[in-house]
Amino acid sequence: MAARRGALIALEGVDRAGKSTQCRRLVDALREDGHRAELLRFPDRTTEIGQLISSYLGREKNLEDHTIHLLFSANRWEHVPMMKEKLHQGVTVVVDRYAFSGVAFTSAKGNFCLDWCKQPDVGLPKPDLILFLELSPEEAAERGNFGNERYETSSFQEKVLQSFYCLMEDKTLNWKTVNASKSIEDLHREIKSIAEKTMQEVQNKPLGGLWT
Ligand code: T5A
Ligand code: NA
Repeated sequence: MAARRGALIALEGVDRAGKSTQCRRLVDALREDGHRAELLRFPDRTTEIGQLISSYLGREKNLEDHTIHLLFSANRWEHVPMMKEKLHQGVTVVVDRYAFSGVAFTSAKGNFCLDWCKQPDVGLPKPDLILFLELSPEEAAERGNFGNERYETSSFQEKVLQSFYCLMEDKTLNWKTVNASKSIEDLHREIKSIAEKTMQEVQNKPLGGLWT
């Protein structure tokens, strides 16, 4: 009998919503319970493409808007063979941001249609669950000043949030919105319980392709 597959779980949300904190907590807790789980973050700044992205975000390098969009997507595709292998081996893969950030941030720049933004990511492994950490840009700003990276302004984050809401209208995807203004601990418990339910449900379902 083929091994049961792992779940692909994406955490999304505006900057400062607590995605990285919750991704780490989730993977640690799943492992403590004896599950096999791994964490991936996008952008993964450690690859050559990721280093280009990182220097763009840090304003050391300027890249044309379409170009940087495609690089963010390429940074996901370069991990796909490994992600598929893990999932099919029964490992649950938790991703800190995914294609939805890619689309939401580029489309927030204006003069980009949602459809163009989605195309490069069509066919990526489809998340079994997308947890959207909902936090108003005002509350996000209270969690420490925005840094100096590109996109870290309240007006841009408001546009990003609107783009996320458009993406959530796609009912072929399993979006679950959680209120990210709760304490780290309460949010963790809620996320863990939703994730465990998804892990149970996907065991005998084939892995899908995103936006296909
Ligand atoms: N991007 C990304 C694109 O444009 N296209 C793409 O395709 C992708 C994938 C970098 C940028 O790239 C853009 C989006 C981003 O602008 P990043 O490296 O993921 O993306 O960004 P980071 O700056 O690392 O992360 P964020 O700012 O998004 O923060 P997180 O991960 O949401 O939040 P976290 O966990 O680091 O927490 C932030 C602070 O809040 C506190 C934490 O301790 C921390 O100080 N905190 C809480 N405080 C109170 N209550 C809670 N519940 C809290 N949870 C966390
Ligand atoms: Na983060």
